Amino acid sequence: MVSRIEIAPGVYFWREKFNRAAQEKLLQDVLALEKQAPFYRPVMPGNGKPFSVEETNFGALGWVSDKSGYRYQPRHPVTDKPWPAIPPTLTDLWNETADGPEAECCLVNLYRAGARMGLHQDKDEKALGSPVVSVSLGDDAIFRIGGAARRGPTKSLKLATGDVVMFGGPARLAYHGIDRILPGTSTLVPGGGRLNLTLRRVT
Ligand code: MD6
Ligand code: FE
Repeated sequence: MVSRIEIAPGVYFWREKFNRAAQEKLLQDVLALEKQAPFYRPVMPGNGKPFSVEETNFGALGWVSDKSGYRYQPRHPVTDKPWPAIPPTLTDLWNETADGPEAECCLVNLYRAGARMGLHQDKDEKALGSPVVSVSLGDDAIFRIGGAARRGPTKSLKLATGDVVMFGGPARLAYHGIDRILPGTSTLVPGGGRLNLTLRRVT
């Protein structure tokens, strides 16, 4: 049993909550589901600039971004097929950490070398009373967390494979992002890089 640390009010962290064997199992689940819902590269609303990360989703609703904006939708934007179900390892994690209604979305981010994610809030969900829970697999990442104001002070945290982060309560709308990936720090992901799996309640 890994104990949780509260990094800031409402921001919880579990170091290596998933051990190597559990990481490998989860990775196999993700790679199998990825055959049904392949990674694609979203673009920014407005300017259509491609993301540096590739994404897919599992669950009833997937988070997508295109020229018209950010939204949740029940189908993959490229294949037009429903997203595959969230794997049991992740619904178990959600049920253990987030109390409240079941998760509806698992957004999967794939970071190859050089990919990053700008400072953002997760605010496209109507269920802002439910937390967001995320699992990291593969290479280490430098995660930056601030407060609910974009310009406030931030803290940096290294996220390693198997780590879990939860944002809830006073931190549900905290700004956060990935400054960079440290390539070659893990052998888990074939071809190198990092996967992040983020669970949310949407409705
Ligand atoms: C990432 N994570 O770790 C991006 N959002 O690649 C997130 O954007 C995130 O880790 C909300 C809650 C936890 C997270
Ligand atoms: Fe986020």
